[in-house]
Amino acid sequence: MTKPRILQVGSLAGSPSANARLADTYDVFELWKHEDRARALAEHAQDITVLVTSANMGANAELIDALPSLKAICSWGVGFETIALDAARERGVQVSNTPDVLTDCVADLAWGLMIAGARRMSLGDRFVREGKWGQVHGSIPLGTRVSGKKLGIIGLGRIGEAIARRGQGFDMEVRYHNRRQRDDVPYGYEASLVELARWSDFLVVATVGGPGTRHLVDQQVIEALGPKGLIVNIARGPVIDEAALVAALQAGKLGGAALDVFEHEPKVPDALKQHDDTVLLPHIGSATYETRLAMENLMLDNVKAYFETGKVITPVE
Ligand code: 8YV
Repeated sequence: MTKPRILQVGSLAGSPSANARLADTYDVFELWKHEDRARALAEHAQDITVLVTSANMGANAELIDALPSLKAICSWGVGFETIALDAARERGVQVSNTPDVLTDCVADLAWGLMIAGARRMSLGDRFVREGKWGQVHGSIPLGTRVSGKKLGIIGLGRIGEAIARRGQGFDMEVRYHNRRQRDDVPYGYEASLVELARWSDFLVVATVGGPGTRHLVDQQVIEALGPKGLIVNIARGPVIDEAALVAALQAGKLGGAALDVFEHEPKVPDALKQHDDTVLLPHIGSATYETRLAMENLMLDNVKAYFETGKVITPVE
């Protein structure tokens, strides 16, 4: 039996077996292996109906336009700001992502970052590795207590809510800022992000990315969080104005930053690397074996469902 043809935008090397499983079942057109993409698409991809991509590789309008037979885009990852949804909708192309399966691991990582930032775990780790630990206990500066503090969350979607739920286990009061107030959660709503920042000890960014949230966390929000506050970002780098963040840290106007995402990944400003009150991770929110496998399964289920029924199972909302 001939394998159905699909287009894969780039390697899914961050998933346990996605590349191999796609190649087993489908005749994969590997776009990333072609230097002249436009020419390769024109010559070999005109009949392709399904495109596989990821949250970071996306699918822009130019790519969608170059695929006249395209019917479905199946993405590995929950974020979809890199996919040209308007172009897809205009053409009636379905778009699926992998929601829910990564919620817990991303929320866990937000907590890891929050505790690491407050308790200076990266600094302590460097201190031990560099052989600086002598006989004196606690010879790095004192950290900040986490339990019982005030937790502010920007974006109370699936992941924001999972972060909030974990806050109850730490006896924290939780408030949130969202596009709209929710009447199905026990947390306080702050219509003003600046007010939320002023109230919070810890402010966690869990909102969607894209032009609508770019630099939502600006100088005013950062300074409202203040010299004792810690900002955590597990969402998308551009939600925070990174230049304003660096300036506030350097001026002592912000207590610390614990970040899994950056404005120009994989570039991280030297000023953040050199600062003692930062924790920096290479975008690993979903990067556990279990979660990456679940994302892979859901992406593959969407591709299969399209070929079998003409409909993806988790369309982006
Ligand atoms: C992925 C993510 O690691 O799902 C998302 O939106 O940001 C992460 O889970 C990655 O972006 C997949 O490309």
